[in-house]
Amino acid sequence: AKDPVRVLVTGAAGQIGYALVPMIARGVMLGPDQPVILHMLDIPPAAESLNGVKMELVDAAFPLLKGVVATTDVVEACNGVNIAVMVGGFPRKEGMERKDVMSKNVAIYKSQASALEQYAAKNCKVLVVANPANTNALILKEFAPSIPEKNITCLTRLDHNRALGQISERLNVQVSDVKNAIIWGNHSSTQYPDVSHATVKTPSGEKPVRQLVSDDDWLKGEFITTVQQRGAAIIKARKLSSALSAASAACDHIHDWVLGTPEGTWVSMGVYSDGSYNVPAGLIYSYPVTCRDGEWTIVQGLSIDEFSRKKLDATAEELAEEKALAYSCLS
Ligand code: NAX
Repeated sequence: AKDPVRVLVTGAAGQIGYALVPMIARGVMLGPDQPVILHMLDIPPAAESLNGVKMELVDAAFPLLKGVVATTDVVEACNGVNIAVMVGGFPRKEGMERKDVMSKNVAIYKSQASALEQYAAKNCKVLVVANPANTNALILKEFAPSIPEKNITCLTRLDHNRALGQISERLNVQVSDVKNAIIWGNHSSTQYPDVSHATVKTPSGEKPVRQLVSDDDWLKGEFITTVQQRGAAIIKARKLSSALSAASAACDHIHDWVLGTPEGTWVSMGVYSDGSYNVPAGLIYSYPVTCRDGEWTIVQGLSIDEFSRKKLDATAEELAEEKALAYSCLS
C-alpha cells in the first residue's frame, strides 16, 4: 500500500472547503489508491464550524482517509504537508477599497508562506485558490524562497473548465470530447479564454472549434464574456459564489499536475512566468501547460493573432498593477 499523502486545505470551514475535503478524501484529487491525511486550517472564529467538518469526515468513514488534523494553528496545519491548497483569505466586503483587501491578503499569504517554508515537506506543491489568486500566489512565492518556484501555482482551471462547458453546450457535444481551451492571464474579468487551438473529437476525427462554431462573432464576443463573468452569474443565481465547481477544478488541477495530462491534451494553470509568449517574467500568469512526472511545462509555439495579443497583454498589465499594489502593501 502507498504511504499517505498529507494535504493541507486552508479556509477549510468555508464553502469551497466543505465541497473540497470530501472529494480529496474520496480519492478524486490523487486517485482511488492513494491514502490521504487531511490538514484543515481556519481562523479562530470558524474553529467550531471546522470541528463540525472534522466530525462529518469521521462519520463519512472514507476508506482512503487515514487521519484528520483540524486546527487554527498555522504551524500545526503546515507540518509535513506534501500538497497545500490555499482557499482561505480575506473576502472583499462592500465599500472596501481594493488596496485594503489586497493588504489583508498580502499579510495572510506572507505569514502562511513562512509557515510552509519552515514546516511543509521540501517538495510541497502549492495551489492558491483564494482571490486575488495570482497575486496571493506571487506573495507566497516571495516569502517561501526554499520551495521551488515551479511548485507554486494558482487556480484558473475553473475558468478553463467553464470554457470547455460553454463550447460543449453550444455545439451540443460531450464536454469530454472538447479539449485544449486556454485561459491566459489573471483569474479575474481580464482573463482571456481562448479557443483558437481547441478541438472537438468527432466521428470523423478531431476538428478545430473554430471550424465547428461558424459564428466568429460569438467566439470573439459572448463566449469570452460568458466565461469571464461566470462567477458573477453564479453569485446572482445562488446568492453564494461558486463552490462545487471550484472544488472540482482544484482537484483537477492537482490531479493532472501530479498524475500527468493525457497525451495531446493541455490544461490551464497559473504559473510563474518565464517570459513565454512575451508575457513579462515574474508574474503568476495562466498558461496552457502539459504535466508529466509531477512537473508542468508551458506549451510552446502556439500562434497568437493580433486579437489574442491584445488580450494577453491587457491581462498581463492588470497583473503587473496588482503586483505593484501588493508590494506597496509590504512596505
Ligand atoms: P468562504 O468565505 O466561504 O470561506 C473562506 C474561509 O477562509 C472561511 O472559513 C474563513 O474563516 C477562512 N479564512 C479567512 N482567513 C483565513 C486565514 N488567514 N487562514 C485560514 N483560513 C482563513 O469563501 P469560499 O467561497 O470558500 O471562497 C474561498 C476563496 O476562493 C475566496 O477568496 C474566493 O474569492 C476564491 N475563489 C476562487 C476561485 C478561483 O477559481 N481561483 C473560484 C471560486 C472562489 O470565488
